[in-house]
Amino acid sequence: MNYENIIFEVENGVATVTMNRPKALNSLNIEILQELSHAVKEVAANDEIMGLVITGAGKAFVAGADIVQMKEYNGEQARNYATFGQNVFNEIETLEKPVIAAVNGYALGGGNELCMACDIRIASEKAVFGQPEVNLGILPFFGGTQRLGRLVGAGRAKELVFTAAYIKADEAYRIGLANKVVEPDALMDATKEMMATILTKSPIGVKYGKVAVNKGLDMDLKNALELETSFAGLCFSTEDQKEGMNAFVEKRAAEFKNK
Ligand code: CO8
Repeated sequence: MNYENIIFEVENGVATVTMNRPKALNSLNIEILQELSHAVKEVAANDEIMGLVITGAGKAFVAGADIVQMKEYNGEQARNYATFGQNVFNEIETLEKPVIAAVNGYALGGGNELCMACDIRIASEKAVFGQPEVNLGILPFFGGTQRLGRLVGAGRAKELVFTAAYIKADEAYRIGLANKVVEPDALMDATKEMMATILTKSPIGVKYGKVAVNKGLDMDLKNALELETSFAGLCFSTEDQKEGMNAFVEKRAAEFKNK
């Protein structure tokens, strides 16, 4: 696919998607969401790509859904758009590879919802987070009403959704929305460094860890623990489990093969 609204690059087994409509602050129209979805599928299908980074060009990560495109929508079009955006973000959340959002600037509305669908958020000191939808007569509906509460708790989620407050990176870090805050110039290096650390680990352990955390959040504890147990059994049937434990005993670094 020829991408026009995103930049898709692969380096050292890590794909980077740069949301690239800087004149509209990378806001999410249908075209950019379609391209993002295509890129995520490309990452899923390519065994050489082990992780994904999502960031934004210019001063925004993503400043929300494209208000110009959606302002004349009727209820049915809005529902279709919400479902479409939610499906794209679900593709990111269920990608069986680690996904890090490098939040370079505004992450508002659908932009905050996009970064919350990623596994980890590293924020530039210039990042600004918020769910300003109530300013527009709507509620967050690319998953924000659900993922925000799961990340920061219902009380803080409601405060952000009800007040439309914009919060800076340090506050996002304080409430658990951002995993880490770094100087703007250090954002991509810090992101790559964290991804590189993850990629030295067992891909199977990372994959099952991601699925177990994500699915477990939607299950009761008993069933979630059973899911965890079943993944433990699966791990012990892999070469990587043997390699990891043998390497520990032999006091050497493990060489994982994702098998
Ligand atoms: N949609 C469309 N265009 C946008 C958006 C947006 N979300 N955000 C910014 N732009 C455009 C501006 O219109 C402007 O265009 P132009 O130069 O043609 O006038 C350009 O980007 C630059 O923006 P500003 O001049 O406003 O830049 P500032 O630095 O002055 O301000 C802000 C930056 C504070 C980020 C400001 O642009 C802003 O408030 N943007 C809107 C933020 C917002 O409300 N986002 C939430 C959108 S709703 C949403 O995401 C809901 C998700 C679920 C949707 C489901 C739909 C059915």
